[in-house]
Amino acid sequence: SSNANTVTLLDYGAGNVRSVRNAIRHLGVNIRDVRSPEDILSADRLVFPGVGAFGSAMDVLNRTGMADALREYIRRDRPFLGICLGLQLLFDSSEENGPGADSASTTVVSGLGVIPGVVRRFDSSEGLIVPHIGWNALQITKDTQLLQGADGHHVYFVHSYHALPAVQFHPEKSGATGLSIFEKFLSPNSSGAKAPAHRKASKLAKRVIACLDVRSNDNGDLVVTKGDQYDVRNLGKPVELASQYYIDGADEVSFLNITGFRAFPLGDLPMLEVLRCASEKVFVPLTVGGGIRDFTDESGRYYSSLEVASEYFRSGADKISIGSDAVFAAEAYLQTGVKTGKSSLEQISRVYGNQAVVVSIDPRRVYVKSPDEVQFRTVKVSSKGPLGEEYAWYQCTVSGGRDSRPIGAYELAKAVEELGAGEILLNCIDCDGQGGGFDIDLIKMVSDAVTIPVIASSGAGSVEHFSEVFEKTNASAALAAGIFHRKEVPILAVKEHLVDAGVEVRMQ
Ligand code: 1PR
Repeated sequence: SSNANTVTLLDYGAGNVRSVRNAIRHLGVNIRDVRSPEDILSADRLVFPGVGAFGSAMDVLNRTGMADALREYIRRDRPFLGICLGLQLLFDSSEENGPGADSASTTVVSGLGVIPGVVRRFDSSEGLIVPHIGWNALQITKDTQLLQGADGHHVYFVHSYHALPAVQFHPEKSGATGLSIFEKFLSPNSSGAKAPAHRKASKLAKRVIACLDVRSNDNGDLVVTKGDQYDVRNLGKPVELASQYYIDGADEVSFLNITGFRAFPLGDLPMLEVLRCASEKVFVPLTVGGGIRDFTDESGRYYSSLEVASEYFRSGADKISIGSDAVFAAEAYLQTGVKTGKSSLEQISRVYGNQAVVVSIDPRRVYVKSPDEVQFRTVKVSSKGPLGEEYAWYQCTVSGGRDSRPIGAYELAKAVEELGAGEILLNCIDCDGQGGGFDIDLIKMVSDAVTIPVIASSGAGSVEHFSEVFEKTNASAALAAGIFHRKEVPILAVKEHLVDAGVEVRMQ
């Protein structure tokens, strides 16, 4: 077992560990997979990645005898890196019940009991946005070799439950800082530590996200395309662009397969290949959306949306994004008041966690003279409509803006939050590709209404539009496509402007 260049990986089979595998390989270290409890005991160094839910992870560990082996390995004081859930499992118990559990229930599930204490859910009634998704600066209070040089650097967190010590964040998704921390665990004698950054009080950083709208061309290749109020034209190669955005400092990269609502996504092998290649080069979170729904193919075989999503996760996605299907699920829920548990949104978030499920909203502005004209939540608009209207509601659409639905963005956001969405990607068809700025009225209305993070999207044309959206709304992130594709505004310029405006962001 004593191959210095090999690390043992505990992949208990319930989630996406492709990001961790890619990061380890990127650092030139080989992976040995745990197949039996003995593999744990004979490990030189062990990484336990943080994916899945507490309850189901403990089930597997207990059933396979790995729980006892892990306790023994840690008792022997062997090198162990528990990432996120891999850390939380060391505690006595957790409030996270795992698949099938009602999030309101307070039953706790027993953990490995190595560290005394309970893993608790963040309380959104205290004004917190939950899940906690994004980049926080490390404040290192105790000297450890592992975190040396990382003080003050931003690393990527994604969790709804928290325990106190150690690597709650994801080094494999924390850019160069994360890779350098990982390297210190994998190869303890390596140098490569960075100079400590200046220490200052840190909040959750606002995220800048680069989005690639992709579609298949006539040869079946995926091309990046960018529209103007959802009319599209072509722009470049997805993997190349995604890795360039990572290098340029994007905090996340999103792929939206904008023709996904037409074709069956598992038939869409190029998209899976794009994800595999991109996730080898992009060490920040990757989101993929388009066409996630239940589907029956020509031969009559039925695929659940969960299978479709699982394939995306296996290929390297950290989050999936649901558009049209979430609108139908929300409409049904609002009509009946019943959560069936069967919608794609509910199924995927139950198995992969809320934090892995984004709902993408594609609304269009509808002006009205008075709020009484419609049953949907309206806003008093900052600039009046063509007939002098002072109010508007935002009507949701499906199929890439083709069909309008009888539900507003506000109502949809509230409903999908209850159904298990972990984040909202809030587009606006009126602003898409216009470069005139984000729809502040819409984004303020929705980000004030929910406790999950809201990503502002559509309309960014200059660096000032980013500071404006963060100053005037509760958005946690801002996404742009056109200005980054056309290289009109570099990502770094956006970040530097935000720093000048007093908005905390991750700088590399
Ligand atoms: O309904 O689950 O199959 O998902 C389809 C997904 O594809 C949705 O997320 C939907 O937003 C997206 N989509 C569908 N058709 C289009 C289109 O353009 N014809 N793109 C489309 C949506 C909006 C953003 C865009 C921002 C920022 N594009 O993704 O990137 O508006 O643009 P900007 O910075 O250039 O203004 P499903």
